[in-house]
Amino acid sequence: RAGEAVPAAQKSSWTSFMKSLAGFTGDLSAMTAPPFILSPTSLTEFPAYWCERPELFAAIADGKTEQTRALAVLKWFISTLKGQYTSRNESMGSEKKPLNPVLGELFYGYWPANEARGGKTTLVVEQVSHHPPITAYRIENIAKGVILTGHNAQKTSFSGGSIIVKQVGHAVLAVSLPSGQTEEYLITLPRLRIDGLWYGSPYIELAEMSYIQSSTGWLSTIEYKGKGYFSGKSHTFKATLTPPPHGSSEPTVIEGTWHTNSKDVHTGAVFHDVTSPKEEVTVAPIEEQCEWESRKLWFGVAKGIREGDFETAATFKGKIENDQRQRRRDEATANKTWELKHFQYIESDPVYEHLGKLFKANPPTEDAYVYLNNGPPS
Ligand code: CLR
Repeated sequence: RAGEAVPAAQKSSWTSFMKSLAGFTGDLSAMTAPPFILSPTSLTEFPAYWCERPELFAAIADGKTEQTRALAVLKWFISTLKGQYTSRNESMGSEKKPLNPVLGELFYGYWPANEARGGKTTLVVEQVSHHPPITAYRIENIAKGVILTGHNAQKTSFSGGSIIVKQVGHAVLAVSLPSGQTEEYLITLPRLRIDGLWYGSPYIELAEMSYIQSSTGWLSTIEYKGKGYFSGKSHTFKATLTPPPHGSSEPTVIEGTWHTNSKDVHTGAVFHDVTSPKEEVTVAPIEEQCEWESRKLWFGVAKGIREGDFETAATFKGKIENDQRQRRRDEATANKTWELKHFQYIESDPVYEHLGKLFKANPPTEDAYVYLNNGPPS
């Protein structure tokens, strides 16, 4: 039934939110939504989803051939999707609207070293733009020589009762090989459809294709389908790893559902399996965080949302927004602009341009944020 999951007192507020969605394109994150759909987590925390199975991230370095490493990258990538796209449903009952990060917001964390992953894995996230919202991140396991650098933005529109989210941005995974050479993988991101809005219990389905292009020539093409398409099951995917042109190797085809498991179509062997628990990122206690760190910055707002005290949440949110406005005014007066802390903007990413050509990436070029190698000491 319509509005089934919406608290009685918020039904009309949900209806007007839904109405304002129709015909909407642009920055959804800035739109006011009814309290029941608010999440206490900022979007700057989301890049942690890339590494909640640190063993799989580290294992990329252990691949002995170009093909096995390309398969390890694909396996790690597919294994992140459950966390990226279904974890809010699991922890909060439905997809929610994350806190819209402020310019300069930071999120630091790590996954401790152990034998299986060979080293500590660190995470540095910075909100590098507020209008439109853009989040840049870096994940590195230095001991293993595996590094992920990327940035994320979203273009949203509304169609057929669903929110369509085009992910703008890409990630580059770099692996340092024992030979001294570095292998690179360009990772593009799938399109999202947010369904279930009518009932007030939104959830994500992935659509269309995404790609992982290796500098060795190996290319993973991942096709996403939901309920009612080829298998009838939600969260279905089919990934094909194709060898570089003129090689003699055969393609590998993987099929399954990304939130459970998948198989190699030819051998029947299990490819990925995410039914076991994942490991959330470790973050310093709030008392030890600086004022720009996400959980410290949003503490009052998050507490209000968690405890259902939306007035308090709104008061704290108002404070953060006023402070931001004042900063922008001061900058304008002083004729200065905000300086990024951990990243440097480049208009065109040479890795994207070079590897994107190999699979005719669209667009042919994209901007990027280069990491300045100045994260917190580990
Ligand atoms: C951010 C980058 C991550 C993957 C990811 C997962 C969920 C997405 C999020 C990204 C961007 C913001 C997002 C969110 C789901 C809902 C939310 C699209 C792509 C929008 C802004 C809020 C919609 C509001 C309704 C739920 C009411 O790697």
